[in-house]
Amino acid sequence: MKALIKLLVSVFLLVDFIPLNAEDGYRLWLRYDLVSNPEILEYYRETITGYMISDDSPTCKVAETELQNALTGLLGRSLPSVSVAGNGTIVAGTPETSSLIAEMYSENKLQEAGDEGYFIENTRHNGINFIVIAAKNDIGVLYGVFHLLRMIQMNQNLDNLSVMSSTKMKVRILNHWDMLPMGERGFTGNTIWKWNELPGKLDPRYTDYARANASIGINGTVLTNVNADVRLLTPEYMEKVAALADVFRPYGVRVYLAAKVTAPMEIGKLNTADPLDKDVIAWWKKTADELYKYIPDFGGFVVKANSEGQPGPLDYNRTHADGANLLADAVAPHGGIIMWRAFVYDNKVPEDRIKQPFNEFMPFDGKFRKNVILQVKNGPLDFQPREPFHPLFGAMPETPLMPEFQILQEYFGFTTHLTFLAPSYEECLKADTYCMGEGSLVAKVIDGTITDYPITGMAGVSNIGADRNWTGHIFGQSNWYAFGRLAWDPYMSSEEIAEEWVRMTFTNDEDVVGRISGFMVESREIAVNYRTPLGLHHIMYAGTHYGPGPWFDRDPRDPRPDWTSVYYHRADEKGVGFNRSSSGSNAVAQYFSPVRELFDKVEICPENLLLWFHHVSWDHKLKSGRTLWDEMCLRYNEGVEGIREIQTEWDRLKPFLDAERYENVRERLVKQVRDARIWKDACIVYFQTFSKKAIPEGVEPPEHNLEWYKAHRYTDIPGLFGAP
Ligand code: BDP
Repeated sequence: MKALIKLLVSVFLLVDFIPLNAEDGYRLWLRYDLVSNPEILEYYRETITGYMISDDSPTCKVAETELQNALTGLLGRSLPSVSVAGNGTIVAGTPETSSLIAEMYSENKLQEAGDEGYFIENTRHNGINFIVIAAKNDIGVLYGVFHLLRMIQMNQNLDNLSVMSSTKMKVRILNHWDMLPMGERGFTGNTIWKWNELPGKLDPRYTDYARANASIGINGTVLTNVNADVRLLTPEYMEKVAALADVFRPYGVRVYLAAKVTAPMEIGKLNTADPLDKDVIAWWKKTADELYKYIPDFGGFVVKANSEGQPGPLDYNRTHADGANLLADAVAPHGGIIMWRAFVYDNKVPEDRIKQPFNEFMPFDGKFRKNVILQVKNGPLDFQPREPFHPLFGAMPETPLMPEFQILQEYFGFTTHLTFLAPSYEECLKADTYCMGEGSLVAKVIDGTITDYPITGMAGVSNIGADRNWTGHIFGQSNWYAFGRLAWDPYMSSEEIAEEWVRMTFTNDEDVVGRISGFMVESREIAVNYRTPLGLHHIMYAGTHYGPGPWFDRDPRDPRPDWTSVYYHRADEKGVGFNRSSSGSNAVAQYFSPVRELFDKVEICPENLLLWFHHVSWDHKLKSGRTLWDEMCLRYNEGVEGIREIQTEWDRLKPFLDAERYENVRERLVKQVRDARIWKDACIVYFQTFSKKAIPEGVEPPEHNLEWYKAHRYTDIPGLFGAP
């Protein structure tokens, strides 16, 4: 009888806690399902008996709700909120609101974790053992709660907790490239913001968006595209933006907007946008004052100026510093900042395009206001599958720089391809600029270790759209996750991040974790190989940026050579690649020594950047002993093989995965394998018209001829229809 009751109870428990939500990906990495290992579950049930969060600030309230919901799910029972701590209580708070924490932590001690950091420790106080989450401010309490929950989600032991987590990165921000109402060019599908419902109706997704961001430490968001829409600066939209800001505020997520330099003309009806004009100055000040009435903690503006047709101060013979400082002065009284983008290039300047940002900004080091930070893409061109790090990092010690990474997969197959991007972020962050000698990593430049910047930060171009699972591809979520984790701690490794994400998103089964995180970490190199091996770049189909288009040349009506593929690969009968060495455009000179020499000399240039910096003969011998042509073909082939292996592995993992998410990925992998093959074959048959060499052994022969690839159009890719 006893056994029967026991069985019934456990069945009841199970039934009770089978997730009500379908596995549609909505819950991201915050799934909070019952801990599946019975021993570990038992351990947590014994270790955690209740919680106490005595602060009732909005942020601590959401921390409490999160803790309560999560523990109910993970432990399969709802835990009491207690007013007196006993053994196994989680005590979370700040010294202002928790007398226990005030007794245990001095201000100095808490300051070690900084304004947003926290401690998580096992503490014995007055004979009682509890888990404490202590922070200087309530946002640290929320972050600490998410940290502890992550540990439980990952089934970690809580016996000897001594966590101190802090960040040097102040602005950890998403940039949505959303137009009203579409996401840019379909990279992420439709926008998540329902402008026509705001401010009256608030989609519950907005709260979950803020929760998810807070869980990885993201503390800011630019709601719309850098190609800015001036409507956002009208009272009608300010009210809508304010409604979103109200939802995000408890989660520590501040709202920022993209500003257009000509807004004073377009909305303000002035006849100039000259940054030194007094009416223009007054207009921005008035607009900023008004914005802050709606949103008292408004973060500031991001600006794309004099780039790709956007207006800017140069149109008025002023400098980027004049333009940025104008806006900086308008928001400074309210504590706002300006993120001025360094992604600029001009078709009228007859310079190698990748040299232009450095040339335009470096001379202005130290000329920007204290509340300006320059936002610099990870590489000097444009989020290519592989680029060298941007030479501005380290070159502007008097001007804060923040890297801009692309989370959305503009050049990585949109929402259709599986590519875990942490390795590409990591490659940039761990690149050694040598600006202060060896060890001057980009991460150390941007977090202020080397440069002592007054503002620090990291921006990520968001891949969040209106899809139920947020990012279209389930694995797109991992890039959002990775960005947040690296923005908090730019020294984390891709392996660590992948493992965390898999454990929280799928399972703690060791074997499965190893297999999924293993292929995630490889997936970026695979994507580089089937698209642009050995330093090739910008050979995608112009306009869509999805499929290959190495043949894309200048349309006689289009004056921009730097939007073509041939401008970048420069293939001819002798060889391929862009000579940026000292005998070519000399872009290498923008780097510090010895990076400059490393990139400059073909013999020592890293092979994965070879064709970025050099025009190399088809017969050039590589380290493998193979010729450039053979190696290029083999790398393309490896890329296709690599993605096929991921596909096979995914199929093998089916028994360990839920049907819905398995299928989301399976169906996309079929397309990815097909597209990888198209990339490989198209590029090989195209470059073969120059090399005139046979395709080496071991390379799968191309399926079609060049004309077929040129004529090919996709009809089944979200964001593209009947487009290349
Ligand atoms: C490029 C995109 C373009 C963006 C631009 C930018 O193709 O549409 O607006 O970057 O970063 O990658 O401003």
